[in-house]
Amino acid sequence: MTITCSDGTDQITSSYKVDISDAVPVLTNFAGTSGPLGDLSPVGTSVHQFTVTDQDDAISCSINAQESAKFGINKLDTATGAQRFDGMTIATLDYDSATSYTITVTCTDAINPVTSSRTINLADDKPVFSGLPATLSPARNDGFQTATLLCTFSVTDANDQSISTCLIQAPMDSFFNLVPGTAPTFLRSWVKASVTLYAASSLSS
Ligand SMILES: [Ca+2]
Ligand SMILES: [Ca+2]
Ligand SMILES: [Ca+2]
Repeated sequence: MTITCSDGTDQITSSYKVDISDAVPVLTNFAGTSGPLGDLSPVGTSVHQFTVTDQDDAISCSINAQESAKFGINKLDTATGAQRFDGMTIATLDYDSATSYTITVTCTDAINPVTSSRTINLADDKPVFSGLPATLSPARNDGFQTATLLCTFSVTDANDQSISTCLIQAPMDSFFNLVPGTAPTFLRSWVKASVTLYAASSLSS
């Protein structure tokens, strides 16, 4: 700017410069740890919400290259000032492949980037039974048995390779056994041949 002063006769001028630097956005609540997050959580599950503040610029955020295949950022506000973001999953997860991810977010007002990191811990979700009734119906006759299929059931877990360890606990394993079915996750419960069942007490396998 140029400043002019005068004593009524003589006029003098001088100029000086005021540098204006852009205020850096402030990312306050991203660092830390989230989870454990079940590895069967659906795509789009929110992991962490955070806020970036810039008084006059709209902020955009991105996640570092490798982890951006699994996690994304959705902007909840479009305004300037305190702007909220939601970090979420954008792909399926599997505890057997990775037990945690450390994601680094970069947020910028298009001039000054700021970064912060957060660790997302995963947990393996349990498999689930289906088709296994609480009580076999109709009841089996007691006495000497021939090998007989009792029921077919399945144990499924969307991202585990196979359910390899189903067993009937002792002492009922002397009366009953499990046989894998056609698919790796399908199992059949049988009463064993040549065993004798007694009606005095119901057996549970
Ligand atoms: Ca700014
Ligand atoms: Ca898993
Ligand atoms: Ca699992």
